[in-house]
Amino acid sequence: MARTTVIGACPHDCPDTCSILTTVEDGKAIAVRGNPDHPFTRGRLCVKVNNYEERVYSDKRVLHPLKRVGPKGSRQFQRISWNEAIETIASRWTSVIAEHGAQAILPYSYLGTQGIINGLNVGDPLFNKLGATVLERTFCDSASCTAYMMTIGHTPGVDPESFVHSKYIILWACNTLSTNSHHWPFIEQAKKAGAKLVVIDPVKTRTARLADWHIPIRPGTDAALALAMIHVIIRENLVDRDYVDKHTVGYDELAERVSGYTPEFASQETGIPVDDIVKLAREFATTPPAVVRIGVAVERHAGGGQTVRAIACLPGLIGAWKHVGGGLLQLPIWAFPVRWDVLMRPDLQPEKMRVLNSWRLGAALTGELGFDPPIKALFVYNANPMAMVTEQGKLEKGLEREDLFTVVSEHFLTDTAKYADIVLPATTQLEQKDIMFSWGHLYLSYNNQAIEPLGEAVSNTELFRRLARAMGMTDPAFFRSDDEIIAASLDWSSPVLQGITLDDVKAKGYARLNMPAPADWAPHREGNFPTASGKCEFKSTIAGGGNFVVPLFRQGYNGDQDGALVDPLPHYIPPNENARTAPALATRYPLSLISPKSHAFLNSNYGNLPAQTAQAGEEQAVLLNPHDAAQRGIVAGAPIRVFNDRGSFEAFATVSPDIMPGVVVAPSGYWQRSNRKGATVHALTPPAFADLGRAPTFSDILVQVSGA
Ligand SMILES: Nc1nc2c(c(=O)[nH]1)N[C@H]1C(S)=C(S)[C@@H](COP(=O)(O)OP(=O)(O)OC[C@H]3O[C@@H](n4cnc5c(=O)[nH]c(N)nc54)[C@H](O)[C@@H]3O)O[C@H]1N2
Ligand SMILES: Nc1nc2c(c(=O)[nH]1)N[C@H]1C(S)=C(S)[C@@H](COP(=O)(O)OP(=O)(O)OC[C@H]3O[C@@H](n4cnc5c(=O)[nH]c(N)nc54)[C@H](O)[C@@H]3O)O[C@H]1N2
Ligand SMILES: [Mo]
Repeated sequence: MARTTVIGACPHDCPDTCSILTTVEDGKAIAVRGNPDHPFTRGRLCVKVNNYEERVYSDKRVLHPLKRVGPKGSRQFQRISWNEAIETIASRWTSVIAEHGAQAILPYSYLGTQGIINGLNVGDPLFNKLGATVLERTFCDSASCTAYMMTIGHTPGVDPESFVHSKYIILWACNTLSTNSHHWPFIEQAKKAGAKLVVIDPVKTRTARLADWHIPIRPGTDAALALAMIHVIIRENLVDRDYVDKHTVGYDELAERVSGYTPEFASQETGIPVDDIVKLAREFATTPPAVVRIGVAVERHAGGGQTVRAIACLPGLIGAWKHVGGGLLQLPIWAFPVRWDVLMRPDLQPEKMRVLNSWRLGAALTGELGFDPPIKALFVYNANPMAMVTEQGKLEKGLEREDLFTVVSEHFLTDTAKYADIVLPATTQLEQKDIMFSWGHLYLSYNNQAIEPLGEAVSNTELFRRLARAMGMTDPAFFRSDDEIIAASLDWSSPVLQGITLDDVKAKGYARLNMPAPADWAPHREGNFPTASGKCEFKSTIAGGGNFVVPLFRQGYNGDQDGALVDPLPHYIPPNENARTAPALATRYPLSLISPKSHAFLNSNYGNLPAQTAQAGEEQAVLLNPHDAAQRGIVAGAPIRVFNDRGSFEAFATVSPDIMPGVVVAPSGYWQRSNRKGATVHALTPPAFADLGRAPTFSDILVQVSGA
């Protein structure tokens, strides 16, 4: 019996990017475990991935190309050969191009796998060359990233490992124990050394339960809190004048701007008592090193971008950056010298591209956007929009269109894949090789292939080589091997890769970027912010350029940015939908609905697998405060209907004081099969964008709940 251990890396869209050891026996993966040597993984995998081999060998896997033989959405498919699948796609695309032009083809993808070669950009070169419609992929953190760029630039920020030195830690809209769980030991160590942990969240999450201070906040009002903190810090002379003078711009204007954002004002908006707001500001300003870890959820509201602007100003104001373990942590992805241009090949694009934002898929497919030419061919990979994207009702109608040719590359017959004309089998991480960045730590990882692909599954890189060949491409760029793409995907001359070779990363599975050690690294002790001014910009010097989406999300298309003017100073944009801003709507729909991440799912991954659904609960639950439940005569476990003017879905009630009154929570990632009537939370969500970066506002909604 041949038994080996293969070093790989978790493929998921998660900050932790764990180093994984797979035990392989006679060509079969029999177990996975966290690499004990990896300083961030520390030998532990999460509930999602610790039985990854069961995902790989699941009897629900799609292992052969399939073609639809029943009505769209009926899940009736028949096995076909790869040849037939690829030939069908090529001939349909060719006729769509001849009749409507290449823009009638829409690729739709995100980070089903986060691998650098199989992930975000794997299809871009081909679709760019064809001149297909460009997907602007602002699924996640795009408002936050725009705001962050405007304020402190593309810096990795505080090393997550430096948190052990922090004395005041604010987890702002971040459920660390569920969504970034390998960061927790660093926070725990800081706590043991006396740090105070504050969690700002409408829900008393697992993480909030372990905090020293949980501050419940009305969804979408965080900017009011952050601006009031700035107000208090200035009013009470807690500003680090020396740091502000040397390393920031726009202090006087900021001071003037926040004069109206009093704790009293913020209290009315957020529901947080005035004294607590004052106390939070004082403690944050006077307990160095103080650090904020900002989650993604904070951006999913009308003013999500300006919220991050305001929060990102806080550490500069008090000179938190002078200390190891002081400052802000958002996404340290900016540390990785990825050659996005090599991966996405914007140079292959025709002069003018048509662009569709990822959140408008339903409206694009139904024709509501008035696209000319209309979308005639949809190619989905690394994404599951029926589960994760707004306007589900429209999306369903669009996917049912008989004249739409839909191809989905997947592991499973997801809620999206079931509408496909052709389904293509994709490999899992154990069956493919890749190199990985992280957006939660500073280690480059390598995923060695552990086993041969199951059935006829192919990696995304191989899929696009096959498609390029069938579409008559001849440029060798489309036919590079995985090893060639890996070698070209990073700027190996970058100082952060000095002393690191690809062979080392392959052998060890990971390498820390060549950056100062977390024990003595304060990245902006001397300012050096990668902004236009080199300073922390309270007043943005690039706001005049208008609202923008950072290139990472833009596939390098050469269309115009949204020219909408942006106020250069942070400010409060209240939610589109809450009792204060939409009182008439709130009389009919008085509850704010948020749909944060499920502990046991990774977005919609694992929503169909037994171990994780057993952990999460087989059926979609919706959590309500006891007061809101009682008002409606709803008891724990009762079937309920959640609805607004856009749609409805059904679920089971969980009643808990952990949810603040006026807020209901539908943990995300459930498939239609787990919802009583098929529809899921996105049946209720709007297509509106947040103020910056064309981020979604799916958590900025009012609903009503009743017994079902
Ligand atoms: N277990 C698990 N882990 C994951 C994922 C997953 O699906 N499951 N997904 C991964 C991905 S793609 C991402 S982007 C990250 C996201 O990581 P997080 O940002 O941590 O995830 P969320 O659960 O969306 O939101 C975090 C918390 O914000 C709270 N929240 C919601 N609205 C507001 C608000 O307006 N203000 C404040 N202050 N808090 C609010 C929610 O109640 C929630 O507890 O997680 C990654 N990790
Ligand atoms: N209500 C609600 N909506 C949300 C969110 C939320 O918290 N609540 N979160 C938002 C955020 S932060 C994000 S990041 C997005 C995520 O949106 P998506 O990225 O669309 O979500 P996933 O569920 O991760 O879907 C990825 C799909 O890719 C497939 N896949 C995995 N690996 C591979 C591979 O190697 N090849 C191929 N071809 N396919 C593969 C998986 O099986 C899975 O079905 O959703 C957003 N939407
Ligand atoms: Mo995300």
